[in-house]
Amino acid sequence: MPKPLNIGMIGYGFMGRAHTNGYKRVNDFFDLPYRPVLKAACARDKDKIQAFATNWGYESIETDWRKLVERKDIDAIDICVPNNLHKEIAIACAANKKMILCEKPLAMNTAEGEEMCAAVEKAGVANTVWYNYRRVPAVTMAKNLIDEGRLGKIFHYRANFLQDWTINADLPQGGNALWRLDAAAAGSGVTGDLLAHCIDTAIWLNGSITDVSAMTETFIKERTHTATGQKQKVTIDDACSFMCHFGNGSLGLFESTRYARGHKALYTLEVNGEKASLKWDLHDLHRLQYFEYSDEGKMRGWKSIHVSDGDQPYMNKWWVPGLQIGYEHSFVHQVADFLESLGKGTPCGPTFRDALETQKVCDAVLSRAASRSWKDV
Ligand code: SOE
Repeated sequence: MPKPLNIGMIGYGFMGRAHTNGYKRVNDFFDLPYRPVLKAACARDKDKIQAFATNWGYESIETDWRKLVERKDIDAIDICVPNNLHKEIAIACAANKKMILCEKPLAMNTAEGEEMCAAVEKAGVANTVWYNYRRVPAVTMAKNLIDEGRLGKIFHYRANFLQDWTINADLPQGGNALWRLDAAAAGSGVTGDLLAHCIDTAIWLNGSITDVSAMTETFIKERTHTATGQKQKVTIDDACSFMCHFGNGSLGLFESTRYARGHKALYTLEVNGEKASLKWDLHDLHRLQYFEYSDEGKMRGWKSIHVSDGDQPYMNKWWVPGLQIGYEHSFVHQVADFLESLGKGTPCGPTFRDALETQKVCDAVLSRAASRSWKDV
């Protein structure tokens, strides 16, 4: 019988739903040492959090996260609030010996992330950050292929995360999902929100990033702030591109924007090695494209691998071969891995310490872009 693990959820937005779905489904499909119990949901707005709790099946609500964090009947806290609140909540969780599952990015910046790492490591509490794309089966399979050495020496890593939802100049900044446009709440724009995903996956697949060169742009300079009703300067990055070196000698090229008309959430990655290349695309997430040099000859070409069979990552837990799964399952997988790790007493990556690496790259990218060191043509 799996042991109960009482969850306290802070936040009720898109991610609150994605994570809660993970907690609810995980034991139906995975055989695990623990079973999440939806103990309490917390947010300042009583009516909204009550509606969320009722809808998703949380047993109780709180309107003050400090009370939730102090509750004796809570084992793990899920931080699903804007980035400027992550640090304070995480440090309070650690002080109260709560495990933490924190939404990405870890923090507003590296300095905050360092404090959070120190707090969880001192308290010895289990911690993980929701970089969910690692757990899309095709991406996990890419990791396995690279680790098996099938690509050989890696030359290039490139990734894009493209969206188009902020092109409208009338969109305000601040409040609900729009806090992502307010640097005071988000820390940064696409760098922390979207490229952080690409960086996490890249470090996981291809190792550490050693240096960067970058550019950012803010296309809409002023937007009405929902808190004041006034037009205020926009200080987030609407778009960011960066180049980097990896420790293994390969070159990286990353691009993210919320101004790529027609693209809603197009995360793509490609890795080119000496012996093989692979690429993946979030809009076709169950497929892994693979090209192998040893196939050269009349029949050479890219293989489109449908990652849906029982001998491929996570897929023996789902339907029958050939039937695919989706975005929400990446969160179910992260919960499964977290509970499995808890049973074994091992860390569940990305831990806060792993996510700090991503934070450092984001900070280096933003700082390098701010320096605007260009050579005039
Ligand atoms: C932004 O639109 C967003 O929801 C990110 O915050 C998520 O992390 C990403 O997975 C999808 O896009």
